[in-house]
Amino acid sequence: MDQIKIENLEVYAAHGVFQEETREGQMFLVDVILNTDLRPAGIADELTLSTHYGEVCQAINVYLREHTFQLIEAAAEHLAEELLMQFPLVDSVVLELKKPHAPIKLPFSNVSVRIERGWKKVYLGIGSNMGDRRKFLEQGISGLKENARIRKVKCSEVIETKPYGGVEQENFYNAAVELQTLLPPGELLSFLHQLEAKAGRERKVHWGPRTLDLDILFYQDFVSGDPVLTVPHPDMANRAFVLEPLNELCPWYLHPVTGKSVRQMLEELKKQCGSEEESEKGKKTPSGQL
Ligand code: A4P
Ligand code: MG
Repeated sequence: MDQIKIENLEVYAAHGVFQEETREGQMFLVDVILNTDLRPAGIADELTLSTHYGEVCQAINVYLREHTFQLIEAAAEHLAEELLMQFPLVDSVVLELKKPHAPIKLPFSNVSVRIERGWKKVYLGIGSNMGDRRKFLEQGISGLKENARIRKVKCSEVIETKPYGGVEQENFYNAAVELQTLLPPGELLSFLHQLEAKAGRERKVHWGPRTLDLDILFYQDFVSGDPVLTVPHPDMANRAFVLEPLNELCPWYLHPVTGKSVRQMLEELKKQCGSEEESEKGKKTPSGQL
């Protein structure tokens, strides 16, 4: 990806564990790489199509002077997030925060932390089969949109589906959601659990009825076999209620383990289940888009 680089920006600020550091302050140096597509601005020779590096420098200066952190780890973490939220064309940042006058009673030239943070593309499955199913799905989508660390939320059409998994229960409303987030996978899962709890979700029966269910299907190319968070979702290839709406959003998205596209998984599932699957497959509700 194209980059804008800023090196050794000097900021006088007051971060540190010791009292003298927060009282008197000291010089910090900041290196930033902004990963961003420069082609549109390059073709048009137009600043509004790019990220103004002068404004980025000002933003760094203001943020580091107006906040006080004990650790340069914390200062870097919060600053990286601030830049990603303030400058929407930036996909990710590599940020190094240097503290050349850190109180170390030995000769040294510099100490620093270096982090890389960015927006990650995520696909979720969303479902409800209790109460006002549509309202619960809408609530879930609104909750996602209200989180400042989530952006570009896009929802597929809602389909009505028969329950999968052997538990006798009401039909589901299901959809898929595309979004970008700054939350790492574990923090995103905790946030989804908060949204489920807000919708009054109770975990009584495994695979049982629920007001709101939010599952992580894909998290960029992240792969995890941990039972607390298994990504990509381990059973997605067997679920028409997941693949049908996902196919509407991202038919060519590749499963990072099997290498199969969403469309291919859906076609294979349809073939495998034949006419039986035809009767199980989701029907579009008259209500359609959320
Ligand atoms: N967990 C692990 N990986 C993930 C992931 N990728 N996304 C863990 C979300 N959670 C994940 O989930 C149990 C635990 O799974 C969580 O605590 C989390 O740490 P849960 O939501 O508490 O329980 P559950 O939903 O009953 O179990 P599970 O296995 O998540 O079920 P699913 O996969 O959600 O399936 N039929 C139709 N037609 N439509 C549906 O939406 N949904 C289900 C439930 C069954 N049948 C359905 C539908
Ligand atoms: Mg679930």
